[in-house]
Amino acid sequence: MPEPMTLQAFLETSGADDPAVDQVVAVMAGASREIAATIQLGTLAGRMGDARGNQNADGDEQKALDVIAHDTFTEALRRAPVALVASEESDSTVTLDADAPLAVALDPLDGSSNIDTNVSIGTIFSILPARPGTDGEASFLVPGREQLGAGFIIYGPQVSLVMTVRKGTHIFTLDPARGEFRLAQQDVRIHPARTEYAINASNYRHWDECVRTYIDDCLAGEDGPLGANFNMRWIASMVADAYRILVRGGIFLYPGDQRRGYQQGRLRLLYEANPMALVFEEAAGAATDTVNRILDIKPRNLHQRTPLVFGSADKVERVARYHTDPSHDFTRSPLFSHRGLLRV
Ligand code: FDP
Repeated sequence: MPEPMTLQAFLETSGADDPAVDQVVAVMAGASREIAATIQLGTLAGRMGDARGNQNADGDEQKALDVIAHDTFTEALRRAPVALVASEESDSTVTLDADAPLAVALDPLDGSSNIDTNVSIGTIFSILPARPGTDGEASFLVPGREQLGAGFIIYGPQVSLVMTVRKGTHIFTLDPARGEFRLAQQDVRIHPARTEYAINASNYRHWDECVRTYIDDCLAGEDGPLGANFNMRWIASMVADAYRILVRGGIFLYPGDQRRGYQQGRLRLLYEANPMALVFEEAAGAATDTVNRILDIKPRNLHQRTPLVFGSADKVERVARYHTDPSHDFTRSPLFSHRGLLRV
C-alpha cells in the first residue's frame, strides 16, 4: 500500500489559493504536536486541569492547559503570516505582525472540563483576512462566510487534524513515530442516514419547546414522527462529538436555554461555531443557530456566544423547521406529539 500523503505534500498540491493560509494550517499542525505530547503525559506533566484562579473573557474558569495551549499556539503563529490572534483565553486581540495578511481566531483548548478525565479534547481555529488600518477587532467582526480556512485538532486515541481551506474537508492523522500528519480521509462527506444525536440532555427542562419537541421525537423512535430509532452520544468535548458526526453522521445541538447566562447557549461564535460551520458545510453538512445559518451571522463582539446546531444537513434543517413551523410533521404520529395521548 502506498504511504498516505503528508500534510505538507497535500498543501503543496491541493492547498489554498493563497499559500499564506496553508502556512497557518501547517503551523497549527506543528504546534499541536507539543500540546499532544503534554496531554499524553497526563498528570506526569503536572496538574494540567487545575484551575488557575482566574476566569477567561467568557467567565469560564481557566485551567493550566488552557493557558499553555494559548501561549503555545500564539507564539507558533509568529512563524506564519498572521497579523492578529483572537483567543477565547484572551480579553482582547494580540498583534503579531501588523503588516501580515491574515487573522486567526482560536479556541486553544476545547473541552477543558475533560482535561483530567482522559477524554478527547482539542484545539479549534479559524483563518480570516486581516483588515489593515482598522483596530484589531474589526478583522474578526465579520460573518463566518469570510473565513479562508478553518479546522480543529483532536487529541484523542489518535491525534487528528480536520481542516478545510475551502476545497472540501480533509482529515490527517499524526504518525507519532515520525512526527508527521498524514492524510487519513480526503473529501469527507457526512452520512445523511445516521440517526444519532448529541446534546446535554440534563438541560431538558431549560430548553425551549421546539428543542424539547425535536428531542422527544428522537426518543419516540421508529413509531414517532421521525420514523427512526435514534441513538444518543454526548462526550461533552465538542471536538470529539464533531469528529464522530463527521465520520459517521448525526447531529449536535447546544441550544440557548433558560439558565442564567445561557440564553445564547454556551459556545462561542468566533472560536467554535464559525470554524465548525465551515468544516461541516465543506463536508456537505450544515450549521445553524437553530434557525439561521451560522456563517451569515455578523458578530457584535469577540466573545459572543451562539446557540449551535450542526451535522447532517437534513437533520439540521429539520431542527430549523421545528422552530419556524412548530406544527411541522407533528401530525404524522399525533399520539406522540405534545398534544397527543402518549407523549414520551
Ligand atoms: P468545555 O467547557 O469543557 O471547554 O467549549 C465548551 C465545551 O466544553 C464544549 O467542548 C462542550 O461540547 C460543551 O462545552 C460541554 O458543555 P456541558 O458542560 O454543558 O456539557
